Amino acid sequence: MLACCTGLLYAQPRPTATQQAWHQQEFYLFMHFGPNTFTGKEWGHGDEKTEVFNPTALDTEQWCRVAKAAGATGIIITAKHHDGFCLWPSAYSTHTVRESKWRNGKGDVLKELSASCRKWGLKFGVYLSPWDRNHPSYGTPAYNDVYANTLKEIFANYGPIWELWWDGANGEGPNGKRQVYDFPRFEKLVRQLSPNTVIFSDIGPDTRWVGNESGIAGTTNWNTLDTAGFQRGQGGPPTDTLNSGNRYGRHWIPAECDVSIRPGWFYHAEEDGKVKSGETLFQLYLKSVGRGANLLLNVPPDTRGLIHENDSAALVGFAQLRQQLDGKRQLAATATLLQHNIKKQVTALLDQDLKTGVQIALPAVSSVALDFAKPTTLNCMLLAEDLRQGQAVAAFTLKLYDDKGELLRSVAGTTIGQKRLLTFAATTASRVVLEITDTNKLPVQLASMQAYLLPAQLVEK
Ligand code: FUL
Repeated sequence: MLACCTGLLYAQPRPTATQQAWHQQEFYLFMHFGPNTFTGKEWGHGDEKTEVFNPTALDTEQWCRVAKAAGATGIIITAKHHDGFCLWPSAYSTHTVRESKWRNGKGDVLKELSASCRKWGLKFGVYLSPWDRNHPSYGTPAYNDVYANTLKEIFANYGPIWELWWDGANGEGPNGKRQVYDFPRFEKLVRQLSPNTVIFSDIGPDTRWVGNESGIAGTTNWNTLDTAGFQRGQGGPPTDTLNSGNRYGRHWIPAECDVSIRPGWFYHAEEDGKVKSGETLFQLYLKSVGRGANLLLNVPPDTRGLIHENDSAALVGFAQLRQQLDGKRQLAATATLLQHNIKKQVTALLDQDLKTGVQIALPAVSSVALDFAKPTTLNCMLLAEDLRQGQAVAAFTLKLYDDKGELLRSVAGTTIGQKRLLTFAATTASRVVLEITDTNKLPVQLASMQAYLLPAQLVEK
């Protein structure tokens, strides 16, 4: 009752057009690359000699080919990690590719990657660490000017930049001081330079950290978050809040799940045998994209400047497993909206367009049924909401019946959001009914309801 009353007073946040487009990107690659690739470190101190950065065969075309083969929609690169080394010849640093031996100081990773991404139709994103363990002005107000200038530089030279990634880590710089970042200034600047760039951080404004680095969103995952009183980094919302969002949260800030294909974020040869398998990645897909979040999978280039063979093999395996959820494989059924005595066919629920579907006005009295022409074995259901007017579903139950109307299995869930994948033990049923039992707002816009039979080893563990 309380939820209902709160809901009535609640101004439902909605995604901006940029966020709507972001939700469609679903799965993309993260690439950690820099001096750490060559020194074996995860957090460089910023005092590494620039000569260490010297990839022998760097090829951003190969990165993009692998990303495409994996079915990823973009690449976000560590243009600068905490060690301060810039993968482009920045005018605001003396710790860059220009000072390295790579291509006699004439190379520019951002230039090559942004061009390759454009060519391959991949989104191009940038991680630009605010924490800088090399820059002499770090820890003083002058560093905020440096960081702002750096933003201007990368947006001017390598844009369009689809997503800007603001990491929460903030340690000491070379002079032992911590920086007080002028994030309001940086945010305003990015909006001016590139209004359609998606800004990621613990508190958005456009997309949020999911609260862990294991690629797992909450089974309850609201796209809404309350940010008042919270800061980026150490003053961020509690990790469980980031994991589930806030029901009735004031801002639309959906979750992005970052995780590495290897134990570390950077390439280390000794981890070549520890690359996550296609099946493990599929499990992560169920727990990120299958819970309405986006998946940002880190695949770090090696010391050659190439994606290692083991990583690309795992990615291809992952892509093949995701074909199990290709719309063409959905189990043939008819979809019907059941409302009072009215029955209406809603074939739009069965197509791949997550924007057209059916409006459910009164959840308590209406439900949607999938009917199979003959008893059919399934172990997976895909549900989706059209989020353009906000996120509605707070609780639902899927009921699987046999041809005599006997209930065989109930699967309960909370939020649906952009996409919800539910797996369960294979069940031979004639009908699946979705009952929505709690909502934040009315009406619910259901965009998809599809049944699948996955190989048994793909069921969520
Ligand atoms: C963390 C960083 O400190 C790690 O090095 C890595 O970049 C990860 C994605 O974010 O906060």
